[in-house]
Amino acid sequence: MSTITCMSIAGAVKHVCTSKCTHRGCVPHSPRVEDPIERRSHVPRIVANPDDGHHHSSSSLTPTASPPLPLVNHHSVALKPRAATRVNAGRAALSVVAEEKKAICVLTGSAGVEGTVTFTQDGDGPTKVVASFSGLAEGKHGFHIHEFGDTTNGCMSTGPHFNPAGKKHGAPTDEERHAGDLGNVVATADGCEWEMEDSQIPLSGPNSIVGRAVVIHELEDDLGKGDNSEIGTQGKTSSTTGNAGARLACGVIGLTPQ
Ligand SMILES: [Cu+2]
Ligand SMILES: [Zn+2]
Repeated sequence: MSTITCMSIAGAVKHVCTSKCTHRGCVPHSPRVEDPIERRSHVPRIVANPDDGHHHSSSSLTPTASPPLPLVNHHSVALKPRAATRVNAGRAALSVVAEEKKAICVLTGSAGVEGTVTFTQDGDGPTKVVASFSGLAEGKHGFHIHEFGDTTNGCMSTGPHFNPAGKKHGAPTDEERHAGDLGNVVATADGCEWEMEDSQIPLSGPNSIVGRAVVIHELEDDLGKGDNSEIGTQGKTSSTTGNAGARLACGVIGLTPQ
């Protein structure tokens, strides 16, 4: 029970209100759990105005001291006062750590040629290529990335040279080249160990070569500057194949641990 002010027809009446009270205007006065914002917007506050010219008893105009309402939301979860947000004015120095990516291709075929090619790329830099072949005849051999990592029909199902930019065949140093044009490797009587770098064969991103194929050819690649008299046939097609001849060995490029 608590003492409240009821407004009856006769005016302000101070009395003790109980749960059984039927006095008009009487509402229980126990503290309610409610949204303090809603309370503020719907419950008018009684404010004493000593200059309104009327006599008022202190009990009718002085707001009763009510206990502070707990801060709650509509889900009855107590709200903790939010600590002042700290703004960290100090900024850590930006550091860029290059991510090294590595891929490998193991080449096999029916011509007795085998090999491995590793690809290493630091961040977005050029890709380093290290190749080792056995079984090659001495001389130059066309060396390409072909579009598909599909060897279901041997090296023929790896498709054409990887060419995302839609260019003509060329040398690795040419502006006009397929991304997959890596030129020639040179084999000697001791075998073939070959290293190079190239900027058009990344190991990630939309033009990644991972999942595509490496092909080593029978003949020297003419780098797009040779006979191109039989376009569309299996003949002289310097601007698409470099006239590098048969596909001796191939393999699919896959990611490998660092
Ligand atoms: Cu090729
Ligand atoms: Zn090409």
